[in-house]
Amino acid sequence: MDELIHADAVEKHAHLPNLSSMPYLGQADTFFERHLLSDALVEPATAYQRQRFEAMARSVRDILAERWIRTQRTYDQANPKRVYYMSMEFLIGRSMSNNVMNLVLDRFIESTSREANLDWLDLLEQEPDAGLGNGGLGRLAACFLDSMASMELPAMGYGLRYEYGMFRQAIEDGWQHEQPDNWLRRQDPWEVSRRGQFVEVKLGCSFEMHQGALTIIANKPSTLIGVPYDRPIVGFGGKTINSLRLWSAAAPDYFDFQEFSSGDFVGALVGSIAAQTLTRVLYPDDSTEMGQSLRFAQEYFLVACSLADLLRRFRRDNDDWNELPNKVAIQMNDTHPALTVPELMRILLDDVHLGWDQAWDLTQRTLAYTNHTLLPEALEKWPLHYFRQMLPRQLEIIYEINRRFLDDVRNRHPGDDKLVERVSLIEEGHEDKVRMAHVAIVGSHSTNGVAAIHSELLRTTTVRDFAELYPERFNNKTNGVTPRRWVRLANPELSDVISEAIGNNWVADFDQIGRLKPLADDAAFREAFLGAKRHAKVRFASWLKESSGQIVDPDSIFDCHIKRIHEYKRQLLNALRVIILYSRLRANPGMNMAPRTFFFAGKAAPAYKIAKLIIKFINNLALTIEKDPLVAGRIKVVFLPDYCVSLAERLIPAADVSNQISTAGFEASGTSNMKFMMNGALTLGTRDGATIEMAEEAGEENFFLFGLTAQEVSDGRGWYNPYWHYENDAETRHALDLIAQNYFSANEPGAFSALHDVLLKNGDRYMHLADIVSYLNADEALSTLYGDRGAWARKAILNVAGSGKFSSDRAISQYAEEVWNMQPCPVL
Ligand code: 26Q
Repeated sequence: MDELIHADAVEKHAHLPNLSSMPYLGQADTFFERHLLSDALVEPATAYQRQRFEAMARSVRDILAERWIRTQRTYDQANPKRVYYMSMEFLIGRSMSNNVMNLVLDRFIESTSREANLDWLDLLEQEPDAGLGNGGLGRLAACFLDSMASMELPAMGYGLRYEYGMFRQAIEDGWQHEQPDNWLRRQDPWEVSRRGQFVEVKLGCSFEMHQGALTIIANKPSTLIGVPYDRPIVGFGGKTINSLRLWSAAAPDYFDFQEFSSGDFVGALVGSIAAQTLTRVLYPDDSTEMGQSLRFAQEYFLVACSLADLLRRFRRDNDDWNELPNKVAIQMNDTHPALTVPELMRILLDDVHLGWDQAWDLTQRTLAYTNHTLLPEALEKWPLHYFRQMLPRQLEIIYEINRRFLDDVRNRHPGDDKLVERVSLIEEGHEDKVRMAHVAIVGSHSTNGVAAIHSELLRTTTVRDFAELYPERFNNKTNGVTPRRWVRLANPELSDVISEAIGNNWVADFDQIGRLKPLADDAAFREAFLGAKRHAKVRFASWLKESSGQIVDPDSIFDCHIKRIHEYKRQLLNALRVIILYSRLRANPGMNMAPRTFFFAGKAAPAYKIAKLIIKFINNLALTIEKDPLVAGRIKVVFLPDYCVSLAERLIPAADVSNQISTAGFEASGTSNMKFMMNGALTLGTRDGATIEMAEEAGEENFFLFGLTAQEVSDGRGWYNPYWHYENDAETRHALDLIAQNYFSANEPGAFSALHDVLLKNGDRYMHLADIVSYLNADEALSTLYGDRGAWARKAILNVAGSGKFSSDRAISQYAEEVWNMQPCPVL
């Protein structure tokens, strides 16, 4: 892996010219004022902070422009194998400080800020998050882009330019309210529209607006236009600048002014609005059952635009279609872009006129698929009639793929009709559906899970038949996160302490972080480490106070549980823990318990009633505790609204405890677990997802693992009974009784009976009650340790030192080598 990261970036960015000797930086300090003047037409002294942000962003863009173009020219000339990361989501967050860091422009910023009298940190707050994703899967795509550019891989991300990203969450009276995320209200300085490179997408139906709603007109073929918008992905050290290309939908008449002005003006306008509706908004569901035709159209639009674009590029530089798998790798981020399989086949068959066998061979060798979930209800299945209406030709192709595939299965397993029914690409039932995971596995050469346990469960349970048919296709790629954004940028206090001890090469070569291990026993280093944590906690507490008025005590344990709200992630289990600790304290106010702040944050899918009720419950719990003078100053619950990348960047550096408490076997990997680990939090967690590998790396003795294993969860399905725990554990019973007795809903009687039912009457699918006692035991061990600052620091340092494996650089180098079969292409 070392060779993959440019040695120069490691060598204190030695390759970067001295700032004062860079010709374009000679007048860099005037960039800023010039942009204010010529873009915004304001005098620097009277400019709004937002105008200053835009001028600064434009200045940074000026600086990266040349390298961005040079990167593309290098790829065009070298014609290397390229990888395309196709994803419906890219949860980017902010770009300014990340770009500045990766371009190593700290000194430019310093001097400009000084001369223009800028408040740099306040200016950064002007940038909205690019929240084009729901959660882990979208953030993973963004971390992967960072790593691919930093490792000099010729890579491109393909996604959709949603006008509205993930909804903003407001909390009113404890309830979640969704507000539109109009992130493009003001011109985004990072995007470059490439209207000239538009593509056409043909559909078997049309879209029209009727009373404000989009309707599908079947059997009326239509054409859509995809307009690309590029965003720079700056590799660390600024040598390679790749692109993230996001598609925006438009109607052809929007492009063809002739037709627009001479034809049916109103009709054209309506068509244009209908077309634009396609990329209007991100679907805010991360795993519940769904099936909306607009989402289906979005998925096809992503696939059709991206394939047309990348094949045009391939054809420009190659004349032999057999070269496709040697020049192109396409990674499908879950099944959301799995229509790539029939669409690539359609192009190779109908447009290129290849024979079936050749087209199929090229398709399989070009495509690879990553699975992110084992939840059966989250596996995508699209009704056949969507295909009939919108994509009739692709449906024919899926039938033919299926016919040949099932023939093969029957040949290998004669008489096994059950097997044929299980693996078929089509699920027959009340309504026939296409199983997208089956399409993706059959149509690609690689299927991977995102942590060792997840890949294993995938092979042995979810898609076991396929793993038996094609064992060579299955592999694991444990997730990773970028240490640039998640440590260097988010946690300057800790970064300085680390660099002081081992130099700063760890930023680009994260295996180096292992060199901290011996320092776990160094008293001075422990002090510095604890000092950095304390500093980050104070910084968070003052931000919270300033932005919301809430006061938290930096001397309390910061205990965090931040992620999408979902039953399997068990925020309810955490809430039960809080209730029990609270009850203990009330019963015995003299007891010795380190002060604690329990932070929760996360969004619930708007249609997921129980998840929304969990949010309400946590907020009521917070209020009940807040109002109880008996526990004042001892425990506090805080629900932080509107969880997003920027909030994670603020809270994670300040965290002492990371809760990763999913029912074992349900969390594919988790990635916030890794971010917490790198930032020196200790993990209270179940043996699930990548947490298992994290504990392996740092040593189980430095983790606080508890609860049933995945095997025990699955064995327990038959006999598990929540009532047994209710009857046999007094604290569990008392906690549930408090809920039933409206202790947390005095003014809203019965408000939480549905939660009580989830836990007791309805069988407790996620086995909360089975894990409470062991959770509390692990919690007690952890809070006892907190009293011994030296011992705590030691474990936390060993966690940071053991986190090297969880860099996305490691993950990407494994994909490059084992799935994409490609090399870096350095930009000189
Ligand atoms: C599908 C169809 C229609 C509408 C929405 C969706 C949809 C959207 C997003 C389905 C799933 C998602 C997101 C899933 C996700 O974030 N999964 C997480 O992926 C992480 C990265 O691999 C893992 O670490 C997490 O364990 C996993 O939950």
